[in-house]
This record gives sequence, C-alpha cells and structure tokens, in this order.
Amino acid sequence: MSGRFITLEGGEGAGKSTLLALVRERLVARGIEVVVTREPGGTLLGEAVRALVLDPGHQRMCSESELLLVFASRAQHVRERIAPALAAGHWVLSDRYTDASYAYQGGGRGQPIERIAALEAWAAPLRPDLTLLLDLPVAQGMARAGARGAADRIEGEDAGFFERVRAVYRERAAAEPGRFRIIDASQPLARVCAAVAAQVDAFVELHEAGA
Ligand code: Z5A
Repeated sequence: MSGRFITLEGGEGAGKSTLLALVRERLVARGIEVVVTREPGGTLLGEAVRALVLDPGHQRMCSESELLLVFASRAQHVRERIAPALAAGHWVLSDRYTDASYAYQGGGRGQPIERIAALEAWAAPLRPDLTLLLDLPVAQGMARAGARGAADRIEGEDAGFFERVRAVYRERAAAEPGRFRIIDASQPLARVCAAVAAQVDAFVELHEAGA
C-alpha cells in the first residue's frame, strides 16, 4: 500500500519547525516509516534553489523568477524524493508544499492563481492527503520570527505581504475542508502540540480503518 503525504503550512513564526518534530514522533511511535523533508529544498538541487530564493542579496529577483524557482525545486522534489517514498509505502511529512506558492507567490506577490495552478498541474500534480495549517495573527508571528534575528529575503517583507499570505492560506483551507485542518497557532505551545497530536492521531486511525 502506498504511503500518505502530510504537509505543514503557515506564515511567519507559526511554529512549523517545532511541530514537524512532534508529528514525526507521533507517526514513528505508531510504527510508520516517515520521510521528513521541506520546501523549497528536500533534494540537492532543491536546497541549492532554496539558498537562491532566500538570499537577501537577490533583491532584484522578480516575482516570475521566484515562482519558477520554487516550482523547479518542487518538480525535482516530487520526482526524486516524494513519489518514490510514497510508492515504497513510507509516509512523507513536508515542511511546506504547493499551498505555500499560492499563499506567498499568489497572495504575497500577486502572481495570478491560474498561472500557479498551471505550474502545479504540470510540475507537481501530487496532492497532500492532509495539510495542517498553523494559523496565527501576523503581528504575533512576526514578533516570534523577529526574535530569532537576521531575516531572509522573504522574511524581510512587510506586514501587508504577510496579511495577504495568511488570507490565501485561510481561503484555501475553507475551500478544501477535507484536506486541511486549521490549528490555532496563537495558543501556548503545549496547546498547539495537543491540537496537532489529536489531528494526526485521528488521521492515522482513519488510515488504519482503510479510509
Ligand atoms: N516559500 C515560498 O515563498 N513559496 C513556496 O512555494 C515555498 C516556500 C515552499 C522558507 O520557508 C520561505 O520560503 C518562507 C516561505 C517561502 N518564507 N518566509 N517567510 P520556511 O518554512 O523554511 O521558513 P519560515 O516560514 O520562515 O519558517 P520558520 O522560520 O522555520 O518558522 P516556523 O517553522 O513556522 O516557526 P518555528 O521556528 O517553529 O518557531 C518560531 C519561533 O516561535 C521559535 O522561537 C519558537 O520557539 C516559537 N514558537 C513556536 N510556537 C510557539 C507558540 N505556540 N508559542 C510561543 N512561541 C512559539
């Protein structure tokens, strides 16, 4: 049986890195083999693309280049890493995937949704089975991320950019309630962890029941 594909999404300082480890542990404890990965990145080529995309030195990168670069990373990621892992029966847990392109390049940068959808259909048609959206007010997320120090090229954007990112994430979650679970990431970490754990357990139980 092929594996399941789970993604974590959210804006600045939502806690994805923190929660990724928790989800992995939860799955491993149930005897599931998990491949943990991220976007942009996940392959040698993808990590090189990530360095380009996030480098604050590339201030002149246009939105079209940015969109194509994140999809170049993703096309490689799907073929080299995600699809083979799923075919081998492993579960794949990715820190961001295509929803991030709709949110950041679509919402944040204003790239047309149809253009992103066309790239998705061509370069990365694989869809996640479950997406955990860590949602929190932009100011709170920026304060958390800001406490970490130097910003990369995208983290340096203004609050309006991140408000548009958040709005697109929420719209996508509302449009696909079967795939998305919205987690209130503004809560204390212990509460966020408990909410994520409950969603993951419910998803695994559904999977075990053959759904
Ligand atoms: N990007 C894109 O534009 N298009 C695409 O298609 C894709 C990505 C795939 C890199 O992603 C950038 O790529 C990202 C979008 C763009 N740019 N931005 N901005 P990333 O996921 O690697 O980078 P990130 O969004 O900046 O993630 P992050 O910095 O790793 O943040 P996080 O994982 O969501 O948060 P965290 O590191 O787990 O937590 C941040 C801090 O808050 C940390 O000190 C925690 O201890 C703290 N924290 C976490 N949760 C809590 C709670 N609940 N209470 C209190 N404190 C907390």
